[in-house]
Amino acid sequence: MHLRRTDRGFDRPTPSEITPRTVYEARRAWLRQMAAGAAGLPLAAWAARDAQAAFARPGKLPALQTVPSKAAGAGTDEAVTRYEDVTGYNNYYEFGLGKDDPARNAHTLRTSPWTVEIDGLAAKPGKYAIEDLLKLSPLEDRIYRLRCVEGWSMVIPWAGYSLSALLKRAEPLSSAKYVEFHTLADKATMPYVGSRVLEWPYVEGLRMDEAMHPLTLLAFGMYGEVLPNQNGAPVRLVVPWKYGFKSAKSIVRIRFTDREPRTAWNKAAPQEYGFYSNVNPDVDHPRWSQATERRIGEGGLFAKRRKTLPFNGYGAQVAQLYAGMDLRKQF
Ligand SMILES: Nc1nc2c(c(=O)[nH]1)N[C@H]1C(S)=C(S)[C@@H](COP(=O)(O)O)O[C@H]1N2
Ligand SMILES: [Mo]
Repeated sequence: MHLRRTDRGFDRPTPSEITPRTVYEARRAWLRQMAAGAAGLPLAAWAARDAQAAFARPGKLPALQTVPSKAAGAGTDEAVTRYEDVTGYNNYYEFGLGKDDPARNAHTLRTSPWTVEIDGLAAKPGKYAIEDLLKLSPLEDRIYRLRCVEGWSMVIPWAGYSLSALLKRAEPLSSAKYVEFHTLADKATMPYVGSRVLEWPYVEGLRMDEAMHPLTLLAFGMYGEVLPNQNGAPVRLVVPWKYGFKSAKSIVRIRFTDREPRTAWNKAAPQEYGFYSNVNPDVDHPRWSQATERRIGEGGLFAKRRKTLPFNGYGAQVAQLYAGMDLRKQF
């Protein structure tokens, strides 16, 4: 995310495109070593391991048992982004503003014990221990693109299930029109919580029909492993047709509401980050074009930028959710 220089004392973070190449390459080299055993193995090899240990041994990345997804749009022929890129180039502002800060700092995140509360306008609100949440529905393999508003994208094999499986259990009332997501804000373990760069906790939201859409994923893993902390362990959202910032990491609370949620980025810069935040090549960010993107891992600075697709390529599945809306005004 890019910030303006403000009178609040925060400088604009280094844009991804001009991260010093030497720093980035050095970082990649050691991540490659770290990930060597894990990322190279086929998913099946990981699936054979003990899934029970998933949350019992923090720090390790044992397998998650997954089934193929039947959801339309859950697969892709595009090349999967390298594991070390996906885990070494992140936005997770609670752990710093630089792309390599989360990988360096997020080891302090305590993902066990972890509880997700689901409340608000629902007949059956509740609290789920992460171990129970994990077992609520079979975990599916889904390969989604993730496109950041900053103009880069990745292709990531996630493990999770449709958020709708959880939402339905809570039996939302007919008055519930939106779903709000609250993420962990723990000053003791997250160095940037308390900074004035955003309002904490990081809050995101979806309209009810967006939240119930089968492609909206509650993700627990990626590359057949438990989510690394920097990617939002132990549970995060992935909304593949929206800019990455809608995909809240390390969720602790899900709330049904009748009002459009005020999201962290919308509060920070309402003229730049609207509630809907659908990937839209025709609606420029006020300070840069959204027509193209750089696929992370594709040949560095000289790689040809790709054309950004409407709804990040998921239009066939989701465009009808926005029929009749003016997406230039409701961006
Ligand atoms: N809690 C929290 N969730 C967050 C963010 C954040 O700063 N804090 N950044 C968002 C942004 S801007 C992006 S692009 C994605 C990045 O996800 P990734 O690091 O797994 O690629 O996470 C999103 N979820
Ligand atoms: Mo982002």
